[in-house]
Amino acid sequence: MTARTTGAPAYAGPVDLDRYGRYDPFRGMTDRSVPPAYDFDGRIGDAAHPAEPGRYHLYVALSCPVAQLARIARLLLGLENVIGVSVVDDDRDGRGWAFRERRGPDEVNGFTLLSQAYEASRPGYSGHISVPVLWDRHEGRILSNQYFNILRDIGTQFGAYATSDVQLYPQELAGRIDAVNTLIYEEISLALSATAKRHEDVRPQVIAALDQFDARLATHRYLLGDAITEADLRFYTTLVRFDQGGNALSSITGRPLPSWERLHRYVQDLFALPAFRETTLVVPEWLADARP
Ligand SMILES: N[C@@H](CCC(=O)N[C@@H](CS)C(=O)NCC(=O)O)C(=O)O
Repeated sequence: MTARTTGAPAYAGPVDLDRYGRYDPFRGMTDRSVPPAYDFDGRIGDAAHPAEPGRYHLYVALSCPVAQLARIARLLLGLENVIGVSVVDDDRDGRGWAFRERRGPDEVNGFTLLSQAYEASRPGYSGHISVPVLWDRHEGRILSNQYFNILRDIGTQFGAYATSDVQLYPQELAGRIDAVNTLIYEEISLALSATAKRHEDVRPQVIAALDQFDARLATHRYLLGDAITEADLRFYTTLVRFDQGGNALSSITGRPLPSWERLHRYVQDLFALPAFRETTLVVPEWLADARP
């Protein structure tokens, strides 16, 4: 069990690129051609890790789309008093994610660098210092740094404590949610990522996927029907950044996202909910007028 900190909050010093260099996203990897390992793969809900209020804590960055998934799920289910959150600073140097005044301290462990959470969990750790991290306060170590499992477990294991009846991954829709998640990831997210091929090569695939999703929303409000599921969280976090990152200046699609009328309305609809709105760091212009 890690001791709670007392006294003044502890912070890392300012970002210092001269002293620490840039963060290396290939940290600890000998072969840079293989996908990086995020190998803390514990699950809430197994015998040793029951869902309990106050036991699990999230470390997140506000800019990180996959950390936003966990933050949306936590708020949608009303688990603010059940799962805690600490927010790392927006900027990094070679030391990786750090706690600074801008986003506040780590009130659970008093870490100043997120690398301390990794080191405490696996002494000598030299791999990625990534968010989101799901910390187990009971065992004093990281349970998971795999965003898809963190999202799934928040969505499925805390029913007894949730203050809303949102069901992010109902059994009867599991197969269809998995299929839509794969479609979002493979046809859109991967194409928009920095490792994507040339824009011309991915353009038809991204446009076809967006057309397909736009058509799907003609008959129901959310991707799988009339209730929000995990797939909507994954689609929202992709679309809300769509014109900021990979598709800046419509470089991939040739047209901005709001030109897909139903997709535009869909993102506005979700943004009207506090769980989506309050976790969105950079609000695109075409969404700003959807604020309540
Ligand atoms: N595959 C990771 C993805 C997490 C990720 O890429 N997080 C980014 C921020 S959005 C990060 O912290 N990257 C640092 C690194 O990977 O070294 C997961 O399963 O959660």
